[in-house]
Amino acid sequence: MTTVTDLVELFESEAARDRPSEQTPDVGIIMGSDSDLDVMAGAHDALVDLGFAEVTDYDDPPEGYSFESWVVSAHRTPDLMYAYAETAADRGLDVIIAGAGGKSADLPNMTASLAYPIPVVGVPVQEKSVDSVIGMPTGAPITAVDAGKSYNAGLSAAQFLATGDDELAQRLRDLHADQSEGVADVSRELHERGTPGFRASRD
Ligand code: RP5
Repeated sequence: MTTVTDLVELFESEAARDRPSEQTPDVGIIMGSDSDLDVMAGAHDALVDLGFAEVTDYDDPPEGYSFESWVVSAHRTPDLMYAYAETAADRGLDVIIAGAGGKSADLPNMTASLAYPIPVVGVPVQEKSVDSVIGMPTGAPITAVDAGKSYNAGLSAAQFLATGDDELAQRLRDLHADQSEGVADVSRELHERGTPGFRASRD
């Protein structure tokens, strides 16, 4: 069985290893519970759509941009949250995506404070979590997306990285262009089939 202490020690030992940046994840995805994963999977999907690979073994890192995923609970495992956020820079992370649900969704805000100045993109997993995620007081900002919009959080994380990488910026442009074409396709189809025909084609 893995304990919180095991994971704290893992993060601390990774921080101490001083690996080159090509061998460390660029983006960290954390969520308060595995019950958040269905919502948070959008961040994974966006990063994969942009060519990122998921790191599942620190000793066998993929090539190119990468990300990692962990469950870190602010209220059940505060020690783990501290260790994750405080070692993030030394583990090579450049951006963190943090999602949590409930009315007091503290993980994104606390992570933004502890990992500062690493940018944190907050995802309110539920509608009732929005105020607690976007309501950061002055001093330790958080970038946040709307409830459940974790795909946008993945895009936003890549945007931070793309400020220093034209090739990644182009991947973002290409993905945006693909989405534009999808809208154009569906727009023409609606126009040419007419509303009843279009709705019938969707049944
Ligand atoms: C929050 O409480 C988590 O982010 C999750 O959205 C919610 C419920 O967690 P579980 O009780 O399902 O683990 O901290």
